[in-house]
Amino acid sequence: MAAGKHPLGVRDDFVWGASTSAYQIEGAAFEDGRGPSIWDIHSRTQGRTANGDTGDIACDHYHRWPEDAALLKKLGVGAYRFSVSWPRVLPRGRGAVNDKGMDFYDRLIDGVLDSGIQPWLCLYHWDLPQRLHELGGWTNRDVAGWFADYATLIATRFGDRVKHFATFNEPNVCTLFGYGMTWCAPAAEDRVAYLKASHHLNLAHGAGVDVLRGLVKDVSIGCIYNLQPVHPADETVAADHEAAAKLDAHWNRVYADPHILGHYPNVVVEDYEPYMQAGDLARICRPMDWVGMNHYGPIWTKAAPGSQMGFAWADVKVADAHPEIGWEIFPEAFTEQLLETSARYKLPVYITENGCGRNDDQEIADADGYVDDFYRITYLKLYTAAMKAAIDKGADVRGYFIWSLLDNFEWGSGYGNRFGIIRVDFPTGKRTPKKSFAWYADAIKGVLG
Ligand code: LGS
Repeated sequence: MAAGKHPLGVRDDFVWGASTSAYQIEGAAFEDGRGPSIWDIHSRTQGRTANGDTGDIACDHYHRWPEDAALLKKLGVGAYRFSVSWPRVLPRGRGAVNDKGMDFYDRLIDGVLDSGIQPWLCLYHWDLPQRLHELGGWTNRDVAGWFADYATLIATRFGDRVKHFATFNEPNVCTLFGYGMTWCAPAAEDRVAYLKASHHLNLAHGAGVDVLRGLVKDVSIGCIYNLQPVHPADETVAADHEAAAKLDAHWNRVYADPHILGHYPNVVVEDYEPYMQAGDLARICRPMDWVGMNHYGPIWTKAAPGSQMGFAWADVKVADAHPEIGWEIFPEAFTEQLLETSARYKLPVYITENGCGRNDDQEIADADGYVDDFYRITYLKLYTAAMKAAIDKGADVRGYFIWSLLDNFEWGSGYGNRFGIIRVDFPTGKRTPKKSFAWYADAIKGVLG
């Protein structure tokens, strides 16, 4: 491993980046032939998002992307991670291609490359075409073929310029929250639907890897997992331990284990048997080049016998909130998770998301729109130091992508929670880099103020 000169101990070829996703930033939800996604429907459903917020306009990145590409260049990142909106390019999910949608990603990719930045393209960040949902969505085994066809379209058109692809962003969140619970679209709240959805997503992943490998020269393929330690809410309650063991498997291993190691975790394997066909694990486990890890903090869980999944989130205060941040934060858990992920999967690890969210009413902009987000800088200092600790102990960490470039549509929290290092004034769309933007630009250069 090349020893770097950067004070965080990263390799010379370490990738510094910023992440976004299509539904959270693009807007233009009904323009130029884009079809509806499950999130257009979910966000319009009473009570699903704060204030009934939707991604209809979001950051209006669809129109303002040149400004965003210029900001990425100013930031000094080497890579930009974004996702393609499946219903923008295939409005009905399969069949007729929407040329205007494809043209948008053409312009974006060229613009990012012109700024000297590598595009990292994620195929799926939760916005399934509504038309496919009406055909059963992730619960229909055919979805693996639909996804492979979509991957073929993207690889064929953009694979000459894009070399880094992720199949999925956080398969656990979109299936567990979307099918097992109600926090994400399509809010099915049905255990069987969840088990089918997660297995079919895994099949789609394997099919997608094969497509990308076959069509893109010099391709580098990964999948992006949300990995966090899971703890029982009450150490003294056996049912909470059982709940934690189940959630830990579903959250942290039901996707990466079959993708990379070729099997489901023991604790859940029986749950999946009814939905498996001969040869499925071989279809799912296809060679990958890297593991993407999104990390924010540990999870506490408790038994919930009446619920579909049998577990529920618990709000446990094990430490005082960090005075500057207002959250309890656990950078040590980040170090541990990086070490475990690197050792378990034996692939290069890219931190594909890490960052600090702040409620809108606590993130105060001055008259010019500038935010002195010292708390976000504190968070980033602690978490990048935790990354260094993992690297020093031998974790093979190859990159760090901040979440997020822009304040955006934060799913169920709507516009009420801001993660950006650039302030976006909704709805005018005005962008103003925050103090953390300057901090991150310096950190990339090795200046850790
Ligand atoms: O915007 C999402 C970010 C923000 O926070 C992104 O689309 C997702 O991929 C990802 O799940 N994201 C995310 N996750 C965890 C948020 C937890 C924040 C609180 C942590 C307390 C320690």
